[in-house]
Amino acid sequence: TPRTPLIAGNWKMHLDHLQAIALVQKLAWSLKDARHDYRQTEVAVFPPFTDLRSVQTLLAADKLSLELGAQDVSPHESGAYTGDVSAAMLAKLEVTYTLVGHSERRQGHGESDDVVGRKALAAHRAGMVPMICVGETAEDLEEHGAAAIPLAQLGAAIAELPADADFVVAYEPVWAIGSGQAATPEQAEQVARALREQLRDLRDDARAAATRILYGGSVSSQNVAGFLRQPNVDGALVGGASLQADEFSRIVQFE
Ligand code: G2H
Repeated sequence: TPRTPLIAGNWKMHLDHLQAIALVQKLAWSLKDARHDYRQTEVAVFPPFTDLRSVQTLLAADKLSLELGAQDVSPHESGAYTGDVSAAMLAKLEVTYTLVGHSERRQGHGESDDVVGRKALAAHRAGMVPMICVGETAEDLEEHGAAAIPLAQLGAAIAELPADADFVVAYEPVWAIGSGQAATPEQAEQVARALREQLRDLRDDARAAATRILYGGSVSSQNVAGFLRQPNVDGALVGGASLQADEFSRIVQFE
């Protein structure tokens, strides 16, 4: 495919800023040591907000080819929104990506499709690339099959984005998150293919062909290659396994 594979590490609410520095340094060593040319693959880390500044400084100083992502972003531009972090603040820290609509925010913080869409728009307006997370719960899967909910979530999330806006899609079946029970590569491919078809309808062939669709949910060095072999799966969003430098580095060298 013409799409550059993308491996993203979502640290969730782990690691203080000193531990974050230690992890990125270990990761840098381990990637530099790797015989594999990981530069053919884009690698991004998504630390907690409080770690972004120190990780960004480290990446800039060492000229490491790692991109920076945030785990969330405010839908508001600025103002009296206590506790929120704006897209402009993140962009200023050279944050390239931001997750929007991770299931842990949809479920734990009541984020609606509408809020997810406004977050995606805020990220886009600040020059970041939203990484739109979609996925069905175990009950959704039983009731509607695998693709229906992810398709509806994606449609809502990009509804307000300009037609030429760049974004990444992360398909994360909720039942596979942090459970050790990953989807099969075939299951991931089936939904990724449906998502790409929908992008063809909602946008056009070129946008559908250019958009990266990642799989997430219990990805490890043991199963990553199977996902990346699928024609419509262009990378992985990795949670737990991104917290160990050696394991994440093996994932990045997935071939
Ligand atoms: C899914 C994933 C990363 P894990 O949330 O976003 O986490 O790999 O721990 O299932």
